[in-house]
Amino acid sequence: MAGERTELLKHSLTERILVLDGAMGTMVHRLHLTEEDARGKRFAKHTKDVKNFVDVLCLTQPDAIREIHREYFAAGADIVETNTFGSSRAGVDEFLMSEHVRELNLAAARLAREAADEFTKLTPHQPRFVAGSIGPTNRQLSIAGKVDDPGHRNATYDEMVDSYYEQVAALVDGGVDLLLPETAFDSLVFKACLFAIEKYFDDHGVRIPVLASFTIFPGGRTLSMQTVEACWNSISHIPLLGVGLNCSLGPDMMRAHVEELSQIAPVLVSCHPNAGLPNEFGGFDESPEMMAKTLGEFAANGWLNIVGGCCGTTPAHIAAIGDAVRQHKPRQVPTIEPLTRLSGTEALTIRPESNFIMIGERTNITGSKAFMRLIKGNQYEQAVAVARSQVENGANVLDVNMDEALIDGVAAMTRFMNLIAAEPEVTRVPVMVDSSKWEVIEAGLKCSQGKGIANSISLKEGEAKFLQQAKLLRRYGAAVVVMAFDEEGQAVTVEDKVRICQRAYKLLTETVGFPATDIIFDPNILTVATGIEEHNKYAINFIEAARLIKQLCPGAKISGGVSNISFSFRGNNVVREAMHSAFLYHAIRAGLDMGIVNAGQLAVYEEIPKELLERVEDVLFDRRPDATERLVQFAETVKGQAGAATGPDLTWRQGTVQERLAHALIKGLDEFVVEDVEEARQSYATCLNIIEGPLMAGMSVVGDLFGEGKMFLPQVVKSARVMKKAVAYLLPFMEEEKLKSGEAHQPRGKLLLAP
Ligand code: THG
Repeated sequence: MAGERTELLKHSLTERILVLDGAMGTMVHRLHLTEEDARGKRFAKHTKDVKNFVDVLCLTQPDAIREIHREYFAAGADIVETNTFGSSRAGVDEFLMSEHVRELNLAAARLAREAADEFTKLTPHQPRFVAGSIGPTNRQLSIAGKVDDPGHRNATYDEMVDSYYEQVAALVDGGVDLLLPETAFDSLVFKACLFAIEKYFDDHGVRIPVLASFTIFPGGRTLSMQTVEACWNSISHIPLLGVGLNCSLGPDMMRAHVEELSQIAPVLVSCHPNAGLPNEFGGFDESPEMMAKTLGEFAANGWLNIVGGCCGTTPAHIAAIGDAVRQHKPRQVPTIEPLTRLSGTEALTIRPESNFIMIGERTNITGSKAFMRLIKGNQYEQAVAVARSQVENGANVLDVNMDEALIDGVAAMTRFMNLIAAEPEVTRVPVMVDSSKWEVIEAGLKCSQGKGIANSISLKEGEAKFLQQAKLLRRYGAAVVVMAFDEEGQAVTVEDKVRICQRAYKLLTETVGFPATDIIFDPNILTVATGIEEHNKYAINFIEAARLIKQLCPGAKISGGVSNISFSFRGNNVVREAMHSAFLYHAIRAGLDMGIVNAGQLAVYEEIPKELLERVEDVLFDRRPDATERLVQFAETVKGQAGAATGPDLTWRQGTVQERLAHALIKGLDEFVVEDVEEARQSYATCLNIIEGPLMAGMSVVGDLFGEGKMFLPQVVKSARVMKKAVAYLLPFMEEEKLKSGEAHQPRGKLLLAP
């Protein structure tokens, strides 16, 4: 039966745009029911008023609810929604109805079913369907429940999963044709709901179509700040019938966002807006004709497969909308290029032409003594500042690791993740949850509304465990780092690295159904120059393995912990930074897509002194037997000197003013730039000569280095900032020059500056 109706629904959707019903609340409002009516005999003695709980009417005024469904079907709706928007445990809580969840959903499903079956008989050419409505409740998992504690939440992920699971079970048992989680405004609650649905399907060996609809606010973001694309990336792991936008701003203001969703989602698209923006009385003013006109345009543009109404809409709206879309063909589902698509509050797409993705390493308790001190000292505010500075320094993803013997990793991960979710500048980027403990990885993912990365799983404990964890990660909607590790241990040779990654690739793509683009292999960046001969080929092995894995596992990405390579030179940042930069330069060419790095501390490959670079590359490529010894010797000479991390090295201040300006631009150092530009002003005839001379010369070097892959985008942005500062200083003088010369200077060209 259920299977037949699923087929019928899917078939109808290939033929036409299906019409959903309109608001339930608006229709109930018209009945002017009293508190007594709402309670009926059943809840006459209930200790809490229920008039504002529309869903209870399925039990106390069933005829009224069935009649509303009938009115919508009579108006031409193909699908009506059950009156269950608030009928989950978390939703009924405020009305003290927890023990009635199942009954509420069963009754609601039955009423809608009866109306649907009646109308299907009347109009066999137009089968009618029932969607189980699942609302967001007043719980939030991405937004603080208390103003004075940004880490506080009024529910947990697990509570929301349990709450939704119970509702889903009753709706499916009640015979709905599809599930409709809707009006989602917090993507983590949304993900918990979809997690519950997948779990229910899996536990019971059933599956019915799911349409997932969320709501956006002015500015085109969810309440939890996600863009439409970021939100889509967060839920795209679920095999959905469709995705949609509802409630919200009224159809006009949704236009650009419906268009965007229709272009990025390779599933059906729905839209059921409010009848305009709420007016001053909380009502909705948009007439059936106005709404139908706009939604008709959406349909004509080929953006829609399912359309209907939300708050303030009535059968008259639905009839008009139905008339407006009937003549238009349903949207053709687009084919979407398979790419790695992650998100924080913004989407991060990794394209073949993307720059190297930097994963900030400093929010790692074992990777930073400073961060460890902050977490152990419960100084979370400063710990969040570490995250912020990683992102400011160009991290595209944030690695978070709380693995420390004396710390409750689950608690620390949860607290930190909840706190960074409240920081707009940090939570923009996806999170890589880094732990060797499975429960800590789960804890991190349960706090992440975006599409993040689990770091990591491996075949260390065999296939069964690997498959089980991978399957769960998929349900959480995370991409995954797979370490080149198997039952025999860590892969060191090229052959082992490639063999293990290929084996994992096959299991993930064929057995678990992981998209290849969500798999990130880490073929182990191991420490070189240790003095142990067997370690001499570690860098080459990684680079060679990366090249082969990219060829043999199409779609998968390669990552690694870059700072591991230089552990032998702990404390010597000059040498370490040179090693990281040189290693990256070659590994990226071989296919390294991303790496865990100290985002503020990458040397510019071209700026590495030649002698140091030669010795570093001798080590990395195992070019001579005494390579390590010679690098150690060199390291002695620069010991205690500053790398970017420890403090400024000011020897460059001894160069000519042209050299100093070039250095400041290439290194992105703004401290002395005004001083140097002023000095140049004393010797150059005009300010424009300075801009077109030494400043442009410096920027052109930056451009070349970027083009050759020897500088990264964040470094270029820093250079642009220095340039901007120099030009800003010169501008008033240029105005003066203009006045003095009495005529407008003929500019030779325009200078365009990025941020
Ligand atoms: N692969 C994957 N995940 C990983 C690693 C990997 N996660 C952890 C680690 N390796 C990557 N992160 C770091 C972070 C910091 C350092 C190295 C790797 C580091 N820290 C300084 C040190 O130890 O000398 C700390 C100095 C300080 O205290 O400030 O080098 O390979 N998938």
